[in-house]
Amino acid sequence: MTESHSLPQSLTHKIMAAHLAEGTLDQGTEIGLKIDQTLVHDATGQMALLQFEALGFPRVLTSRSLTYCDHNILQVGFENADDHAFLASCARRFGIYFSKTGNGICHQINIERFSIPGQTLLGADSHTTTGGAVGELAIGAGGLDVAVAMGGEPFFLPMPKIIQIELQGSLPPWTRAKDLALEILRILTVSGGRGSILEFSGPGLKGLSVTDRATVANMSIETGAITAVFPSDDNTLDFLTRQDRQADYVPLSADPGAAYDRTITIDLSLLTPLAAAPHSPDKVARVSEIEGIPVDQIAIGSCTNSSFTDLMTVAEILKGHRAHPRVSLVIAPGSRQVLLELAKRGALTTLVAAGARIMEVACGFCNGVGQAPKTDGISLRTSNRNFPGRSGTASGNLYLVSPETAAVSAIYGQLTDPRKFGPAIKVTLPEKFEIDDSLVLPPAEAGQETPIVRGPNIAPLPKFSAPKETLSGPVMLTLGDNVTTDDILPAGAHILALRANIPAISRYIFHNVDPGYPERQKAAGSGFVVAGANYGQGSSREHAALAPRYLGLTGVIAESFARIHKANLCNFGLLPLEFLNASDRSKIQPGQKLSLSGFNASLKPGAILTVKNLDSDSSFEVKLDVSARQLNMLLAGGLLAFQAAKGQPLT
Ligand code: MIC
Ligand code: SF4
Repeated sequence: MTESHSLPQSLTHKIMAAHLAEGTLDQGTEIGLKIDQTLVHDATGQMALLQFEALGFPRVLTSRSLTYCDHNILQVGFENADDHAFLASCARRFGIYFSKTGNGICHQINIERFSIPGQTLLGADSHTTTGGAVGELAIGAGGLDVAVAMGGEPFFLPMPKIIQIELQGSLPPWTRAKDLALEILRILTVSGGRGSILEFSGPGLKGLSVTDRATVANMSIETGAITAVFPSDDNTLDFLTRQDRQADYVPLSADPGAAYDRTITIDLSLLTPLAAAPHSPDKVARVSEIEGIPVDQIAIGSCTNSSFTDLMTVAEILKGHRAHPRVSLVIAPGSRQVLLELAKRGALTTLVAAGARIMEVACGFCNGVGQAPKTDGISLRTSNRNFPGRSGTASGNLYLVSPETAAVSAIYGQLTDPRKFGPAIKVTLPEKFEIDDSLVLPPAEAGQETPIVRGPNIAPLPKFSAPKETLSGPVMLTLGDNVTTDDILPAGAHILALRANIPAISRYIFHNVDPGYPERQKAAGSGFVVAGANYGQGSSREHAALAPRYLGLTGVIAESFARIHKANLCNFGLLPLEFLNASDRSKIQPGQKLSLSGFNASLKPGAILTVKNLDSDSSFEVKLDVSARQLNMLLAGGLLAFQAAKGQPLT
């Protein structure tokens, strides 16, 4: 689609046009967007801030940047506290607001306190997409890209397709926004949104509050989409007013008649409660068709479903009931504001009386930080990802469901269609939410003495050199489709504590797939991972590129890549190579030696390269489908090496 102001514009195009720093809004070409706000947290912020420092930026140039402590909070050793002290000191120095542990999950707090319709938000977390609920263009990226944006430079991405999701009707009783998010996954699968932004419209929007929209925008990333955007309308104003932020309201919508690359129409009134079965968010089934499965654990919370409405609904369902004796029921509110509101209304008492374990306001179970289920255990969760091993138990079976389905199932001890529970629950929102931003610490004034605190868990950044003209190495692993970043670098408290320490964390690369990989990769000194479609889906963790590079990996040859991971590979000088013929993949065996040449200044973006298989005496072709900017980084050995070679910081 080519941009012209006389043509009706989609909402996405309007926000992009207002933030366009480089390029034109022509689909497929690389564009640079000016970023208004950024967020990082205690799983991604350590690297982002080490990189911000290495890039030589004195202070952030965004209108607001935040660091949250929400992932890495267990503190079983000194590592987490070291990381937090480092993040707090960097925040003070570089002009970043610091949200302390106990304040809540970054995406929930962003919606409540900081999101602004029509602005751009870049976050070092894939679920930054949640901000789309208020009409923000909110995108997840690797920490290095966020560091660059904090320094005031544009964020680059290929101009996406825009998929319109037209909502008709209204949700029936007991069917919630989570079921809509799962319906979208049923339609698009975990790869159908790749290269696209999902833009919502239609009369069905009326019945979806901002927190409902947040659930849907949150899980848009699970389709592979770049993000999702909702219009900013009366529901947005209502929510912002209750947050005492009516001044931030801007009405925003697409022009009537705007053109889209694809339109999906969903009649909300036809939806029923849904569940994503193990081990992928797109394995969607009707709860009514699979109910009756006995459940060991039910975990309610995460950035998908931990709002005031979600948890008040859960409390109303559980009132006067107890969790089934078989079930361990855990509830983690999304923010301190939600926790305070639950306490004020007596809902906490109800939850505790029902036998729930109330968890810290944080990501917690969602990311394997506590509450790993028992061996072969079945866990119903209101979170967004049920990838193998993500719960911390390799044999755990996770079903993703709505808070209603979770709460009703907790009473019966088995997966239960909530529609049989009785009249639907209606939660009334507080006139004004409990507002107390005192756990968000402002940065120091420029010029103040602000030392950076570096405990022993804060390791220096590794340095990488430019690739040789000819690259060769063994095939280290051959993998299938939809390899997740949890496969590459598992979640869980133990590994999370090493996010600031690349040598230490690199020992866990592909830990659940092939625990011998790190040693073999180090010994080989170079090599390739071969995989199918959508390699690197899931999270933004740049460690999944940075640590394999540190171990010596040369490149990944796949049928296709997930957007954030591909950008991360380029940022760290790892080649993202795409098979020209997918059928060549099956001919490659682990251990075979591959070689390819042409890594010099005459290489062009989009080049077709021949890979020789030295062991089978055959060859196949791959495409280096990157932008000119990414190619320059790859030829230098990554973004930091590229900047260092220019002999100057980015600014
Ligand atoms: C996740 O949900 O997997 C995380 C933990 O929030 C990640 C961030 C990370 O692993 O660094 C994400 O989604 O980006
Ligand atoms: Fe945290 Fe889970 Fe949300 Fe990731 S998906 S930000 S781990 S709550």
